[in-house]
Amino acid sequence: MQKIVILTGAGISAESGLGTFRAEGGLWAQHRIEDVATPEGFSRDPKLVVDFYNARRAQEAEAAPNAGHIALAELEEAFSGEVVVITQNVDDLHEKAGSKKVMHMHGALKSALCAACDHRWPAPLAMAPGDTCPSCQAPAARPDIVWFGEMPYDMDEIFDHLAGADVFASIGTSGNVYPAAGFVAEARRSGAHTVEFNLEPSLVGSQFDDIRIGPASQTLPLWVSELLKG
Ligand code: BV8
Repeated sequence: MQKIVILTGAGISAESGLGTFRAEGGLWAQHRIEDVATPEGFSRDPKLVVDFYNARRAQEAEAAPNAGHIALAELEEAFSGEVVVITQNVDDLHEKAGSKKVMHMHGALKSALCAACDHRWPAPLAMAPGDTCPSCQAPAARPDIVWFGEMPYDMDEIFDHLAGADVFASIGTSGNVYPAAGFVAEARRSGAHTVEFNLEPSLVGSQFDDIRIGPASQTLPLWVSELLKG
């Protein structure tokens, strides 16, 4: 076993106090996806969208990684082979836990993007509609987040990692959103052993060889100690 590829979703950050999307009272219960997570919504009402991500950035600043994030960072540190974390999450809790190889396929709250010249820079805690780009001076700043209908980041590199995976683990994701929900099928195609971590089987749960039910802060430290015991 030389390569472990890990996909994470909102469930791994739930125990750090960051609401998931589909849970009772979750993010999508309070906001319509169309309004806050689509390019159309942004052009329709940029203030609503910028305020939505300012609120999440403020939450992120208060949040700390939990034992689930920490277990993955320890695995990366101790494992003789390669560990890659592909996250759908826009929070920085994997990095705060010490993970080095983290790919934010849906963007990051910590980053701002110029819609005119594609320049990226560290996002201020509170962005404002029409903020100017420090590179081209256009008033075209937006949260560096992949919205619905937009192409996720680093897809070619992600498919390369999936093609080379010996183990594919999916943690705290409901399997509703594509292309992420299709990764297990990709990993299976390249012969990887696949394992899901969730409170309940996800929409693609039947595609996994193994499933570990329970809070990630409890199931992940157990799994990592098993792997490292080898
Ligand atoms: C694209 C950033 C072209 C914003 C996000 C195929 C079929 C159907 C539809 C499509 C399709 N292909 C494309 C689509 C359209 C669309 C899509 O999937 N729509 C869905 C709604 C049907 N996809 C897109 O538009 C994507 N772009 O396809 O471009 C393309 C085509 C081909 C190849 C490449 C590109 C872009 C999607 C990205 C949108 N942006 N996030 C933001 O964060 O505000 S998506 C956002 O929602 C998250 O990033 C995440 O991806 C998703 C939320 O899902 P989860 O993270 O899984 O969270 P959820 O709340 O649903 O579930 C939490 C889970 O955790 C639960 O299962 C729960 O039981 C579990 N849990 C809770 N607590 C714990 C726990 N588990 C363990 N421990 C706990 N303590």
